[in-house]
Amino acid sequence: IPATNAADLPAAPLRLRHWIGGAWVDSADGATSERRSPAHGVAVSVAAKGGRAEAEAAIAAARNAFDTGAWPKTSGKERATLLLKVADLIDRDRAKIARQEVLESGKPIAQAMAEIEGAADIWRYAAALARTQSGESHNSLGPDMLGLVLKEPIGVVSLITPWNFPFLIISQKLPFALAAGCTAVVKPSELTPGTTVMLGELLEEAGLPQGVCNIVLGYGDPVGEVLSTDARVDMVSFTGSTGVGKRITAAASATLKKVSLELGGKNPQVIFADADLDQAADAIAFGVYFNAGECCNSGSRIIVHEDVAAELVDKIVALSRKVPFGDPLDPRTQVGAIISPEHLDKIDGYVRGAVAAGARVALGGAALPVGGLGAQFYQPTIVTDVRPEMAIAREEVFGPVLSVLTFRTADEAIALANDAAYGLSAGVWSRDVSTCLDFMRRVRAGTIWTNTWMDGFAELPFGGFKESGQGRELGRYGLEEFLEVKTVQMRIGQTRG
Ligand code: TXE
Repeated sequence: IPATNAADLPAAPLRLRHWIGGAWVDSADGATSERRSPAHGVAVSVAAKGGRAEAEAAIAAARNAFDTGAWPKTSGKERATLLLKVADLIDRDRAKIARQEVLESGKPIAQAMAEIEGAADIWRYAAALARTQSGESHNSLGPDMLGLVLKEPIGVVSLITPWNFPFLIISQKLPFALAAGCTAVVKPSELTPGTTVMLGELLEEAGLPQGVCNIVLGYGDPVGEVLSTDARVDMVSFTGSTGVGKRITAAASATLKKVSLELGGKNPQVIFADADLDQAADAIAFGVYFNAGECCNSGSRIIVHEDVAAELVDKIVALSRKVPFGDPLDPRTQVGAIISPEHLDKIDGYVRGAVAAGARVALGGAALPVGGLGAQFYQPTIVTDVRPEMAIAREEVFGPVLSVLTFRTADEAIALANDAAYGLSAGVWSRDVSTCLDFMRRVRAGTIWTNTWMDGFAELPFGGFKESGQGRELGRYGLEEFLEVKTVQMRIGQTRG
């Protein structure tokens, strides 16, 4: 796909400020950081670069809004009304938001549009949940005793998000926190701050009271660290790398904050010999190239029965050759640019390392300059003859790279599927329902896909086993994460004596 005409690229970068206590402000020291489009190389945003002072001011505003403000006291109906309004505003501005997401991340515009529309749907789902909060009553504790179990907002929450789905991931956290009655400080990735700021503007337009949501722009050090350590924060919800997830957990432990984590994955898909190979090849190609593989749910590790391995790989190679690849602003593009040159090198390093260890590249395997757009692209890549001990089979590559392993027996396949530090998602392809059920029960992962891959529903919880994280987003669980339980014991009738 050829390059967009330079005249269609932004003439000037978007100026982004922090949102603290209802005011849009620059950093006290005037520091900024510039983001260039990974696909086009032009400046697309210049963001205020926050320090300790901005992070602390935002926490103070959120604490004040929680302790004295009206938000935790609003009814579910009032919260739902606001969240629905935000969803409508997201729909209204979806083309503008999607374009900024493309410019900062390099993802294809069609996928960005789907992401923003999916996010609006999540805001609507969270609005419905805001009206369902209820606890328990216990009426059999004795003649003069009544017990109540109440759910209350946990308090001030820090929401720290990555660059791969900036708008979707904040929408998996913030509307649930607001539906619960919490107040928030949001820190988007320094690489993709633009659409989170746009969301803040929509929250302001929808009438969210000042200080209920605050946005601080900047890096993990110091902003993310302050948001994870400050005693005035009650909970941290983080999506990103497993390494940073561990750091946040350690930082938060000093004040025993609740920590909810959605981290990496090394998601296996097992293809049995009786599977519909055309259907599987189609879904595998989509699952590994979607968002250029920069996706925690990337189906990057296939484990295929040796009798059908060659046939399946041929089918995936044929499909991969046809994947429209290149300028992410073109609506036909399905694989766009890689987030940064450093990340491109990391992806390439995994492929080189696998080849050096004896694997074979069946397709792609190198960075690729796309007509006039520089070299921040990586070819759709298929690596075969991968052995379980290779880094490419164990670590998150986060690029458009598929690793192919083979198996002989079901036990061997399930052992290979479980042979990872991660446990985010896993898939099984077979026409035999018993084979699928056996897989579902024995594989340790937060989501099991059966004859499908990468569907997502606001109604269904999402999160990981093992080093893929803790806690859940979406579904009813997504609201529960932000609620605290209070037990009330009431003596009723005459007091003793
Ligand atoms: O993530 P980081 P990076 C994986 C993927 C990728 C790797 C590195 O494998 O290649 O992580 O990506 C903030 N305290 N995923 O380096 O650093 C940071 O500013 C508090 C999987 O970009 O984890 C950003 O806002 N916060 C993943 C956020 O953490 C800190 C999505 C994520 O950045 C911090 C992205 C600190 N000490 C990458 N240091 C997924 N689960 O989908 C950084 N941050």
